[in-house]
Amino acid sequence: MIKSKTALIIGATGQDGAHLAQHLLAAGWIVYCGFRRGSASKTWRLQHLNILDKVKLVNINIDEPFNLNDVLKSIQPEHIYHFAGESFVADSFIHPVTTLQANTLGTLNVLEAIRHTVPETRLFFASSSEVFGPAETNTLLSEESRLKPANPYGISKLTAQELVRMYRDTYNLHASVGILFNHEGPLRGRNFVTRKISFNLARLKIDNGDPIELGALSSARDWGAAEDYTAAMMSLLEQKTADDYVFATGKLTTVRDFLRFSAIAVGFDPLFEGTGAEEVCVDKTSGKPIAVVSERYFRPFDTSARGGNSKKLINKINWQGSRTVEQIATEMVLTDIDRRTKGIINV
Ligand code: GDR
Repeated sequence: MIKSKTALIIGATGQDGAHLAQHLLAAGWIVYCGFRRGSASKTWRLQHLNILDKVKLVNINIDEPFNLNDVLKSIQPEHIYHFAGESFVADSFIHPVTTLQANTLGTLNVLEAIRHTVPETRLFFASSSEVFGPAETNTLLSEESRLKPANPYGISKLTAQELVRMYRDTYNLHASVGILFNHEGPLRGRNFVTRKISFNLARLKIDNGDPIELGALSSARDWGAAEDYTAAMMSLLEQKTADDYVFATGKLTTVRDFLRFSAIAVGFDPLFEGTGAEEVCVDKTSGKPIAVVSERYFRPFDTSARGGNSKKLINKINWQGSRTVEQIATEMVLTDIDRRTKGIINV
């Protein structure tokens, strides 16, 4: 009998951790889901995927080198996926120290723990498109593009991914970096704009109430599917050598269009009127307001729109996305309709 391999996901209560756990279980892996004390109540994503009883939960604190060493020594994972840290870009201006501590020093602790306890282990580190500098909207960003992050979050991720590269080069660790553009799905947290839209459209459709308050509707992002990106991460760790890869679709969509796709999917007939802070989206059929712009959600230093070029990833693992952004929007809002119909409104 072939022995099952063991994977450890650090930061497994988030969107990517849950999808990845599902992919790994389906492929026969023993999956340890590492979570920080205090986030045990956030297992709703694992529950949603019906895998909470199939994974092994383990308490991990990446701020604690000794704790990390102990966990790695006892689990001896073949693969480690590191997702732990701060993920909300806008908040990083308010909490720059926490952001760097969690994302940069936390990653350094993970690298040191691997080097000292399980140096044969393969690592995947989730970095971000926020590591790039400002770019022309029509240029797709690749692994070779200029790295000049414009917020504490991007700086924390860039420093962390450089540490991963250095440990790969210097200590010969099999450590890969995913430079991840936005990736979405029904397990997204509600502070991100796509899920804010899907959650509130379901609320409006079923319970009525006030329109959704959004920030800049003309902001655009390269939105892919979290389920696809996590599958690609798994394939990358099967490769002989480790490297850095951009994960992106190469297509930009505005927040306005994401809202439009989502609203149409639940039977609204969205019409956008006005401009800037005065813009509103109404349902043409009922006259009901769906969304309004609130300056409260404008970001003083918002990242400009830019798409990614995933050619290197595509060539390496023959990867392709399974869904268009319209399909992602539809899946998200229909899942939220289903949740609300069942009385689930707290996830
Ligand atoms: P982002 O994602 O900052 O790109 O980071 P987010 O969904 O928060 O914002 C995307 C764009 O939407 C605009 N926007 C709003 N955003 C939020 N959150 N709420 C609003 O009401 C709203 N209205 C408009 C924003 O201004 C922005 O332009 C995500 C995270 O997953 C990071 O962890 C990851 O590294 C990057 O993507 C790549």
